[in-house]
Amino acid sequence: MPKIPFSRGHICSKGNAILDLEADPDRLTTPMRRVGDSWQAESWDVAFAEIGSRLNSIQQEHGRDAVGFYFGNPNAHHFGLSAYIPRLIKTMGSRNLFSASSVDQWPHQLVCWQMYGHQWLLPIPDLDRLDTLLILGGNPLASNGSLMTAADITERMKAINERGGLIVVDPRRSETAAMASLHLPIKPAMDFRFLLALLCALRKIGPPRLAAYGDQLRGFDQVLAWVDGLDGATLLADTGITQEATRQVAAQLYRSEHAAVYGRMGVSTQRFGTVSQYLIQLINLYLGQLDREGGVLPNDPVFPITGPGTSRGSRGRWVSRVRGLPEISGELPVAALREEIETEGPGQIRAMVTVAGNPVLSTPDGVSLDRAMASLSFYVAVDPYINETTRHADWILPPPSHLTEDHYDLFFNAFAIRRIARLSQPIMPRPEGALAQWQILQGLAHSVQQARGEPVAAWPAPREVLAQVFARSPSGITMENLLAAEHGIDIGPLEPSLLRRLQTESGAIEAAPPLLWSLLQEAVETGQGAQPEQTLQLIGRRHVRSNNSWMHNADRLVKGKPRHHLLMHPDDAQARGIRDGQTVRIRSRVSAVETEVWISTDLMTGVVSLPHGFGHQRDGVRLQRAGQVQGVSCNDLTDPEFLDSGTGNVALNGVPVWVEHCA
Ligand SMILES: Nc1nc2c(c(=O)[nH]1)N[C@H]1C(S)=C(S)[C@@H](COP(=O)(O)OP(=O)(O)OC[C@H]3O[C@@H](n4cnc5c(=O)[nH]c(N)nc54)[C@H](O)[C@@H]3O)O[C@H]1N2
Ligand SMILES: Nc1nc2c(c(=O)[nH]1)N[C@H]1C(S)=C(S)[C@@H](COP(=O)(O)OP(=O)(O)OC[C@H]3O[C@@H](n4cnc5c(=O)[nH]c(N)nc54)[C@H](O)[C@@H]3O)O[C@H]1N2
Ligand SMILES: [Mo]
Repeated sequence: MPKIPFSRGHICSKGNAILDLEADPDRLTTPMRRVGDSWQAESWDVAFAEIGSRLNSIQQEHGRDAVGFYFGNPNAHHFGLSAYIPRLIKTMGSRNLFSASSVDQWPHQLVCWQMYGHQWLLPIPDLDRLDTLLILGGNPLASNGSLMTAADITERMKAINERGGLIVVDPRRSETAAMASLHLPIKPAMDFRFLLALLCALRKIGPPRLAAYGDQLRGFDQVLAWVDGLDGATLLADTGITQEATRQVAAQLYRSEHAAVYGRMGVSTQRFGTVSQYLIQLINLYLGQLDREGGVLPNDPVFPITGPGTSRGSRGRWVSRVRGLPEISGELPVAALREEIETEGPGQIRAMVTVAGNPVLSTPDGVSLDRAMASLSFYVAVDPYINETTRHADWILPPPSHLTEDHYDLFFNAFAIRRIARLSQPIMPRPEGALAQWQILQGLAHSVQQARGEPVAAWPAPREVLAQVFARSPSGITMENLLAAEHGIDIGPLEPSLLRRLQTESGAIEAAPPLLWSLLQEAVETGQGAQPEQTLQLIGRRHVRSNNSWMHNADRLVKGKPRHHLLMHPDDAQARGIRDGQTVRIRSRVSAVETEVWISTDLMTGVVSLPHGFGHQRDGVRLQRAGQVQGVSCNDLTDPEFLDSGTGNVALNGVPVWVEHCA
């Protein structure tokens, strides 16, 4: 019997791979100092003393912004990082903060802040109770559901197909599209046009169902009046989707008692990311499914992330020095990182700290960023590996095994399809001399404070932080309950809470906030724009046995068939004289790579797909198993000037590329 209510006994293949990572000889266990091209083990005391002194002197001489930060994805997965990063940021006082959020979910955050008043009031599909689910640009069968945390996702998706229907809009017949009751291939970044056409079709089918929102809805009439002036056929031209199919989807959504529209990476990281996420909210509203059981509802997590003291969201309180890109939620877009390091002048980044991030492989124009990271005066990485990015560090501070630390999932519980609370307790003792992740961050902050001559105060340990939060939590769950519930506490399904939790000035849902409204108008006016001649549009893909850029050192995950190929439709291959398995040269505005091609009808014509996270063959990388994994980095092709206009999030999908066979 599965004992964990949430995961139902299901374990992800990447969870199993933890065993490989535990035994991994490449994993660092003590602080490492770079000496020329080699590395020397050092004690934590020596490491912190030198790091504090170097970071402090750079900040003294060039100002606080001279030290930049990049926080990677695993920060969101670890309490010892996510709950403590704000303290580190506050101590360091730099505005040059970057993270993986700007190659990921920024459009969601901006839209939720604008419409609901808080960036984390993020509606989640009520997967177990809805009948119809329209997914745009998400592949939960590979990704396991993102901003929609759910275990055993394949069974849950199958069940939706049986209750009503799963509809997938995606340029590729992904694993999820292949099992859906309907797959609609779409040209990259055309989603906003399809979504507008869907609204037009809904107008013809029936009136919006808005009774539940009462006077807590503003601006929706403005939206409807404008939509009534649009023409569905014109909108759909060049999207790849017909009017008939759009009508069919609209009818099914409207007819279903419980339905939801959900969009993920494919619509977040594209030119019209913000506009697409905005339209998705408007459609859920129109259907009356927003904040309704069986529709889409924000989780009201036991550990609150929308309460007093949390940041509601922001845009443009300051801008990046070189290109003037607006700040979002206290950070600058990672698309601006390279130029902030390489462009001389006051405010230039001279030192970096990366925490659990690998931006050389995971963010755009990796070749140039690689060069920029090598040019820094000083660089500290908090990371278990010497990888494509951290190889440039002066110091690497390694975290201990996850199995030795307390962990409470702040974000994944907050975006889960049920209300759950779980404290994962250590199952192994921490090796002598190792520091917990929160202690590493504390050590960094204290070392700088000491170099400044400031007093330092010890940070509370994770259990103290949790105990304080749970003592105030209205859920009734106490620290004792949490410690006793080895397999976690499942409080139950999602419940409507959005209307009472709205944090807009008006206290209402803002259906047409001026910023989103103007972005929408602009998108419709500029449209897709002409594609450069003979280009194809590059999109990404994920595989269930790969995790961004850093799990290729686990043999369990990488053995078997290679998965790095460029996928291309037979017509596009034929037009270029390309044969299956051949090596091709892929060129974008920023760079070029060579890799093998797989010809496949899973892709629509005009679109090619390359997964990210590959490209481990760089000098000085110490990942023995990953080094044998073939494949180039798709982010050597992605373009830091190709952005979502609303946020500056990188458009990783729909990048114009030229492909030719190698002679
Ligand atoms: N082309 C393209 N690019 C993409 C994407 C895409 O779809 N297409 N997806 C984007 C998305 S959604 C994301 S989230 C980003 C991810 O971007 P990043 O977060 O920059 O990259 P990761 O590959 O997740 O690298 C994680 C790093 O953390 C280290 N690490 C792992 N666990 C821990 C830990 O517990 N503690 C510490 N201190 N370090 C740890 C690893 O060794 C590795 O160096 O990539 C983005 N890049
Ligand atoms: N196995 C595995 N699981 C993961 C990860 C991983 O690397 N590996 N990464 C984790 C992370 S950090 C994240 S953020 C999530 C991401 O979770 P998802 O968003 O579900 O993951 P992707 O596989 O990137 O799905 C994006 C889909 O968008 C499609 N697409 C590309 N361009 C467009 C477009 O213009 N329009 C439309 N409609 N579709 C488009 C792609 O073909 C792809 O199928 O996954 C998480 N889970
Ligand atoms: Mo992500």
